Amino acid sequence: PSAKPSTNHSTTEKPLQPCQETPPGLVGRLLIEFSSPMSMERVQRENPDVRLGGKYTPTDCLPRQKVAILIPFRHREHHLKYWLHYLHPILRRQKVAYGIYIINQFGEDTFNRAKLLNVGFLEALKDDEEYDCFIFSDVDLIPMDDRNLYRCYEQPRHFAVGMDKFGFRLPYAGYFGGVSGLSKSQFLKINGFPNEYWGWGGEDDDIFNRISLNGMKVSRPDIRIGRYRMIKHERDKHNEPNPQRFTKIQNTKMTMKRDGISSLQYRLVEVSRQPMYTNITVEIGRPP
Ligand code: UDH
Repeated sequence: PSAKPSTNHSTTEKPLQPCQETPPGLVGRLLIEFSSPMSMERVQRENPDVRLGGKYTPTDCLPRQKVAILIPFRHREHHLKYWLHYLHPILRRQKVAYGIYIINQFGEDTFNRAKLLNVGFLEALKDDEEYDCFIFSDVDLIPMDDRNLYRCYEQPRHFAVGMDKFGFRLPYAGYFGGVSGLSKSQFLKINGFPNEYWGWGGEDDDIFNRISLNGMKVSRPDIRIGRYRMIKHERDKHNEPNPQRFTKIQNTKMTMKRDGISSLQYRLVEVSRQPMYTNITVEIGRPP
């Protein structure tokens, strides 16, 4: 008896097509405000399709990139609620597969943003080796336009080009602070971020130097689209401006080969999967 090609009428799903380069469901300019109270329960209720650990994958198309979003963090629970409230729906409309990682510095020693982000890179890859794009975002920065696409580009990306506190302009041409993104290979090419900037300032300029010194160029969205609101706050304790930053950024060419992802040392304290994000608490030491 000849085998008939089977037509199974119960599974009529079409194979998924790659997600469109420009997602069709974007809305453009957004209203961002921080006066109404926010709760994690509300964020959870409004984002039922986010999976445990703060992960999401589009269901109607095949995402082109897998993005790990890394947030340096300590004692900013209030900001985190707003960040998650605004960003989950934006990222969903942007049609990428993503996971949110809070890199929480353990203890009360001097804060070190760039070192935390290095830890985030390795820990996200331990969690899922398929991440090919890494976006580094401060917890208090919310994009005002969902056409500012959180993904990786041909060149390292600077997203936060127009922050309200700088009058919606770049404060200087080489600014790389706030929100940035590098593909896995771009990040490895610059040996990751510096581990030796303790306290506030300079690490973003060092990263900019690393990018230029390795023959890459920063790409940016249009200034009308790359607008951000920052949640107002006072300076944190144990994150005072680092007086060494001005001399350190003169020496990136010398330091970047030995100081970076290749020399990173830390002690993992805890990984905990929350409904809207993955929390990674880490001990990263203190300034020498
Ligand atoms: N961060 C924390 N906890 C800290 C310090 C920093 O979570 O204790 C993280 C957080 O993601 C923050 C980012 O590191 O968004 C950058 O730190 P920052 O917000 O202190 O830096 P920024 O330049 O502000 O935004 C500097 C202090 C401004 C004081 C203005 C007083 N009017």
